[in-house]
Amino acid sequence: MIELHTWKTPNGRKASIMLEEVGLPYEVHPVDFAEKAQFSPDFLAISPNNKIPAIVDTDGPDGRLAVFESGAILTYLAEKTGRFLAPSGTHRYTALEWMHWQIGGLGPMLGQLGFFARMSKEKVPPAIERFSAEADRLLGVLERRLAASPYLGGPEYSIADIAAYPWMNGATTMMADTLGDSLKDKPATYDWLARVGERPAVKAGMLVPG
Ligand SMILES: N[C@@H](CCC(=O)N[C@@H](CS)C(=O)NCC(=O)O)C(=O)O
Repeated sequence: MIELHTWKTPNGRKASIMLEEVGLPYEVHPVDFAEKAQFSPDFLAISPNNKIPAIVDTDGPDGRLAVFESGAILTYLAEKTGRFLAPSGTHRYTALEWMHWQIGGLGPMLGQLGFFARMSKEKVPPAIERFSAEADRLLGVLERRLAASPYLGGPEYSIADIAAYPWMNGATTMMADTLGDSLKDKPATYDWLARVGERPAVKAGMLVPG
């Protein structure tokens, strides 16, 4: 059994999509940010950075294993099940490259833009300009990649797509006004979003926690 500690955010949904895709039995443990549950000692014991997602595998390689950071979770579940990450060769490293590109670039930059442009009461023009420019650049990188390859990691759907989908779903819906022209002329991105978004596991994972 896998315990999934998560909340209603793009990073959390990477883990729930993956668990739905691989079909392992899992139990959802909501970490309610409104109650500051991410700072509770029980949660910190499995996720020392006080961020979701985190998992606990009661049947890990050496017994009970807690894993935090979405990239580590996706890699762990891929290797445990032999799904969505090639065991070796070029496509393995291409998928890892694009997964890390999402975790280190697309996610944080969209997150900062969302904060400064949408959530912050005080509007700080240099911050909005900086993160708008970086989001625009990253969306261009994504479009070029998807124009050249059906999936981020190559010909097959992989953990790189699972990492990027919840963020791009949010970018093209909740953040569409903020991103404006940066979302224009992105046919390969929208085609990929539609193909990934119609997968039953993706639909189910995007609703976790209910
Ligand atoms: N690099 C981390 C980022 C995780 C992250 O930022 N999680 C956010 C939700 S999307 C969180 O837990 N925020 C709670 C807080 O900042 O207090 C990952 O990929 O897992």
